[in-house]
Amino acid sequence: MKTNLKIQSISVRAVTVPMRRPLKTSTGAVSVAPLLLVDLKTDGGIVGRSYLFAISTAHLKPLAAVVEAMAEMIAGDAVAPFEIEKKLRARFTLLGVHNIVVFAMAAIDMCAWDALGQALGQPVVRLLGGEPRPVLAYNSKGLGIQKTKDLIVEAEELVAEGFSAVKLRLGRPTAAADIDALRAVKKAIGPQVTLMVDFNQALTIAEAIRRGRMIDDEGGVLWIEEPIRADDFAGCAKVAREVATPIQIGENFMGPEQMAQAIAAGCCDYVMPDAQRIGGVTGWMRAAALAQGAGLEMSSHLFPEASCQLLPVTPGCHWLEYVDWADPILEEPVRIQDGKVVGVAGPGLGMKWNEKAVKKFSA
Ligand code: SMN
Ligand code: MG
Repeated sequence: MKTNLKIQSISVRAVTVPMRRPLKTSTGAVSVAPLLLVDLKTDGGIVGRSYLFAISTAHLKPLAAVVEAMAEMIAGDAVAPFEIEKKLRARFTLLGVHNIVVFAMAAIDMCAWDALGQALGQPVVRLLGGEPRPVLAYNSKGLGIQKTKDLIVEAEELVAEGFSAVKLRLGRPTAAADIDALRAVKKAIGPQVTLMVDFNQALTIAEAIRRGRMIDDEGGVLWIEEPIRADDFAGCAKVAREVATPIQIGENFMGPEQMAQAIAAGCCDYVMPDAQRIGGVTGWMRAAALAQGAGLEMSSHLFPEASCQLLPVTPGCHWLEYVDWADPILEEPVRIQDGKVVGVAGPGLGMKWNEKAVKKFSA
């Protein structure tokens, strides 16, 4: 098999995939999964694949446009993720390597690693020096901002899917409502199941300290995620100092550079980069080294397919966030076994599109 692959072309397709459990967070509702499917064709016939999660369908078009602009810049180049990154970073420096520029770069990076894995007949985790293994996961599909009686039913259902941990979204208009929801879910899942909570940046610093201390008093919460604005590292450091429950942030780190700044500010006890925002496989590996240096446990955000290959080579491997949002457009989704995510056996990142479903959900 040819292994010195060159990029021939990159194509994108937008889909809006229905979600079995629409999710309402304190900062917005996600009721369909708007995904941008990216296919990187190589001269050897291998096609590297990845997808981006656009959050809202309105963001699909601009994301697609940036990926397409990058595709033109790197057509004919080697499928060498570090080289691609260097070139694209240089070309985008004056615009700013942030937000959708980083996302588009991450998509191309993941396609490139996937293509390399396919060329070598190995899963990406092996290319990175690791061994495929099941990764401890929490079920993150539900427990949004919803009525307490619905939370109780959903908490039981999510655990019954075979998980030993779930995440509850907080950030209701009052602290009392948050504590009611927390108590109800804790009671429903029992003391054996681990519970994380996520404010999705809803609070001010003062309110985060107040509600954080209330959660301390309740006990039994593994982490408090994104209590305040994601890029207010000084504020987050203050919250982390004042609240005993560990503070978790990271889904909004735009590349390893921003994660380094967050760690330097001492703003959290745990980190949870997102493969799309941290810069794909390449960005993730750099982030893993930063977490290792700081002695921080590192979890993943969304993207279970890629994350289950990245966490085994992450020194501070903590929890994988499990959602099934891309499942309908995948030929073979990841599996759950004993509360762990088991990756697909195939090479690369193991994602093949279910073309019938892609057509059906085309946006
Ligand atoms: C989240 C973020 C974006 C979309 C859905 C859910 C949430 C999480 O912050 O951590 O799962
Ligand atoms: Mg979150």
